[in-house]
Amino acid sequence: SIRLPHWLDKQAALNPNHIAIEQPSGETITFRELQRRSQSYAQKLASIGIKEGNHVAILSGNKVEMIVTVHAISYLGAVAVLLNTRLTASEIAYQLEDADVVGLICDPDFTSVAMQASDQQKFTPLTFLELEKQLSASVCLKQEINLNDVFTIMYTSGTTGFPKGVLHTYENHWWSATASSLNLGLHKSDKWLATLPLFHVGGLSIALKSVIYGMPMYLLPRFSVEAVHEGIMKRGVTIVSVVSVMVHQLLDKLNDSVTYPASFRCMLLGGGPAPKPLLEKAKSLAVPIFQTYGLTETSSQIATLSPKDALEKLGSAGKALMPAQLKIVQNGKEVAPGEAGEIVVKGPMVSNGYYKREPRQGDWLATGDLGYQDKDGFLYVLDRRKDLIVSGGENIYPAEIEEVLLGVEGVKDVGVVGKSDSKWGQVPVAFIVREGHVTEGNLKEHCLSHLAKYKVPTVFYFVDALPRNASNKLLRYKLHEELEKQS
Ligand code: S0N
Ligand code: AMP
Ligand code: MG
Ligand code: MG
Ligand code: MG
Repeated sequence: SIRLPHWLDKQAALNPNHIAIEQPSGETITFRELQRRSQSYAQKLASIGIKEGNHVAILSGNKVEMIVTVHAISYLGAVAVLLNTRLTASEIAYQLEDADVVGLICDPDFTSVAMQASDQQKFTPLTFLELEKQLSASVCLKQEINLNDVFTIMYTSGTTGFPKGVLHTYENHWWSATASSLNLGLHKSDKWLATLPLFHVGGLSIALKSVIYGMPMYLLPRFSVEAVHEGIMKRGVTIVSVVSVMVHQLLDKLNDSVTYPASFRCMLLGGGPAPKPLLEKAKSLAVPIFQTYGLTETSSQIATLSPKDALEKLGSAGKALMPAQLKIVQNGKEVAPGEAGEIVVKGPMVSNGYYKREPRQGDWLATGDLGYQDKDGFLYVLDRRKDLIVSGGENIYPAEIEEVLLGVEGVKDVGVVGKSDSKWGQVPVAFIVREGHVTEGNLKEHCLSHLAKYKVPTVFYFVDALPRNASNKLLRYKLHEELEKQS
């Protein structure tokens, strides 16, 4: 297996005084400083008993301390489990249990949910400050990265509704960063804005690119349209990663007299479908949008439209990046250009599988998404993987919500589907069959205590029966037809 010098040590040696992280306050951190703080955190993690191979969870908003913790975990050869801050304590508890987590480091903003979620665990969560107050153990820190080792775990739901931990190796992240730069190029002046949450791979990949490229990242604590706009207009940001709902808001701030500086070269748009009118509006405002296709399982982008094709192939997610492969398959066979089928991908950025689940057979990952390639080989994504609802870049699986709703006394049957929404793209709505006294209020309340808010159905339709076939399978398309009739 291939070993590299630890990438943060290497960057700190090559460019000690270059800026690694810049914040809106103007505060900056150099690579040497990032290395020093990460190594210090590693020694403190070691003193609370964290060892090589251990799974350590992080629950945090976009903060420097979060990035420091991620690197600290790698200096110990441990694995970072990145938790979504929008989840409820019960959803987080499931991930802590499933991932065999032995420690949890949190942002003070999330202490209460962290405490609740780890109630049944042997450890007590520590905030960044509490970690900083620990003693420093004199342990050997990793000087090399073994590319085969797992570095991060991120949960994504399977179609059964049970979230599974995607395993990312150093190799996956390395190739993701490399493949991105082989397509977008790497400019001396690059500064990549991170407003996507770092607990998803689209956000984390920016922090890793910063270290691998020796490039400053511009870190926002959360999404704010003003802060992103300001970053692009006045702070020298050259690239930003976004989801559609962010683009809508950003474009509203532009007009004939307000345009982005020419140095701003890429708005990387991923995480879900991009509406054609939005892309057209961006084109008319000369905003350099590059559509990308990727999954948590592909460690971020696997296909991206390149700058030279951006105008001609509007609506396409481009071609598989060097050195990835992509094909469209139907009934086990690759189809001809123009024909739709399942998107199947392969490449060194593709995860080998999920924690504690059966490994995938073969190198090709069947994404479940539907698409086609045009005669020039450009990918067009037609539909999401089965039943998946994407709301503002967050994934929602109907089965997970249906299970929660079936737990409400008096609910006999449930069907959840996505309804199109002008702001979020899609939102979940529920069809409910009652067998007792159940109100919309009961249902909402129960959902809010079990599910992240973005998963809570925005409408509950009470019906007499759900459309099911002879083998009792829910016919979701009939629910979609029902919704269309109503709008
Ligand atoms: C869009 C975001 C920023 C919205 O959050 P915001 O504005 O901060 O909302 P809050 O102030 O927290 O809450 C206000 C109300 O809105 C509700 N809400 C928040 N988010 C959602 C949502 N997604 N859907 C529905 N409702 C939402 C709150 O509940 C609150 O409600 P009320 O007022 O009733 O209390 C935020 O959602 C966000 O950050 N979304 C993006 C998440 C993300 O990162 N998705 C991508 C995941 N996929 C990947 O990482 C793989 C693809 C990838 O790598 C990639 C993706 C994009 C670009 C590039 C790449 C790449 O390949 O590099
Ligand atoms: P996640 O693992 O949360 O990043 O979700 C990945 C899913 O988002 C994919 O399986 C697709 O269903 C959807 N998705 C990602 N990129 C695109 C795109 N360019 N167009 C349409 N859907 C997309
Ligand atoms: Mg356990
Ligand atoms: Mg907000
Ligand atoms: Mg997801």
